[in-house]
Amino acid sequence: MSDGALETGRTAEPVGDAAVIGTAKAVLEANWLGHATSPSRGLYPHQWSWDAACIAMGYASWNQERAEMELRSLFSGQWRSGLLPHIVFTDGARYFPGPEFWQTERSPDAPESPKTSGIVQPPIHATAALQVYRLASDRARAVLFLEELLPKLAAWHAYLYRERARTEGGLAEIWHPWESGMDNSPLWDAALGRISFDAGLLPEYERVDVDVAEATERPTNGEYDRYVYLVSMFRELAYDSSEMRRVTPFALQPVLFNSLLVQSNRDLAEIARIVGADPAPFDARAESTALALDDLWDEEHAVYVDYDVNAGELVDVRTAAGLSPLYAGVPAGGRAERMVARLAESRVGVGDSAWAVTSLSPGDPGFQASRYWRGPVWPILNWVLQRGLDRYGYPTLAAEVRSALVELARSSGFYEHYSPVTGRGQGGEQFAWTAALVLDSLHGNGAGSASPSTSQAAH
Ligand code: 9WN
Repeated sequence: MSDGALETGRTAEPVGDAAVIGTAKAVLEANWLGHATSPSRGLYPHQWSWDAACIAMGYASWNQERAEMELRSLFSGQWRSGLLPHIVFTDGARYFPGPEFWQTERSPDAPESPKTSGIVQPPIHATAALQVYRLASDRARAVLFLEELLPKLAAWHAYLYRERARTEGGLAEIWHPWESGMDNSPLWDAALGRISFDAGLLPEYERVDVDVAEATERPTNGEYDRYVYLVSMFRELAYDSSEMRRVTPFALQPVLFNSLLVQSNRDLAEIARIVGADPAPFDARAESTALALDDLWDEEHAVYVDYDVNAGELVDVRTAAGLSPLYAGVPAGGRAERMVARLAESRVGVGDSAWAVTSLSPGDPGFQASRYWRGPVWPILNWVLQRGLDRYGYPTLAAEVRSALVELARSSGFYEHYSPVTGRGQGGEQFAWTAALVLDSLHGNGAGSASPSTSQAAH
């Protein structure tokens, strides 16, 4: 069924793009908390890091002020070390783990207010800030915004290279599956499986997510135990990065995280050029991380794979995240063409001519159509892919992926993820970054997608 078209529940009256745009904007409005946008009111009532960046891109073409507020709010939670937390909490909203579990006040680096988590998410923020500038109706104001954000973005990247890279300018690593943004992907199974802990000693906790969303569309309790174990270990260490790095049983260099970092470095260099600052350090990091990323190439399967630092080996799992180096202009020497030639293995048709990649290939024995990052179609992975396809000169394929995102939202609504078998929306509903990425896709989005050039490709 790898390339089989899934049924999208068409309505009697076809819904035009204008109506989709109107609904997408209404979804963002419904999630507006007064200072930032929650991913989905019931399931995720706070602000999430990489969601916020995507949401800012969704606001960028029609509400410059909101786009700026979104990023400004997120950075209000930035730590003195430069760490940009994966959640910035809103007072009183129900979610596990909340601020009382993270206890980030144990770290001298954490802000007193707002309360935040103590780990990170993929660095796509410089890309978002640049998109806000590019689509701004008031350019002069947008330049001021970039001037305000540049030192914060630079501190965020500096944190990643200082605390998360083992070699100068190399790959950044994550210490928790939540840091990947792809929480229960099979990419982490082997590493999580090696963690041994006494379940009786785990802090008591109660999941909230399964009250709000279908439990079968969420990670399992066994996975949550491991997530909680890692958080409790980090809080015991008062979130001291050097200690965390020394003892973490989970340390991976993910392809997606690093692809977004490479492009964010390129975009940070561009921001520096716009405001008259020095772009050279950001360009240099983009090139060195791109080179390191290129070493994660899996010749047999023509895709990139993550690296498990503790095991000292490449992860033997291939997902749609492995296509993300296209987005960052990394593959050269015919690799991009080989990756594109094999797309049929990980895609499903949507409607008549559109298609989307699944988070895990339908042919993979671990594929599960509803289980979160183990099979469903995720908008973010497809958004990253369409940018990569544009970059490497496949505009028709890129447009087909964008159409799939729009078609899924039109037919099924704005969900967290979609079944690759039926097209049904799954997980959280009224989902903000789904709406934002649909808005970005409908905007044409050519602005950020340069064609490959020798200066942008790794080689
Ligand atoms: C944990 C908010 C976030 C996304 C992640 C997605 C999910 C959280 C959760 O929701 O993660 O951070 O509770 O499951 O995996 O990518 O940013 O939408």
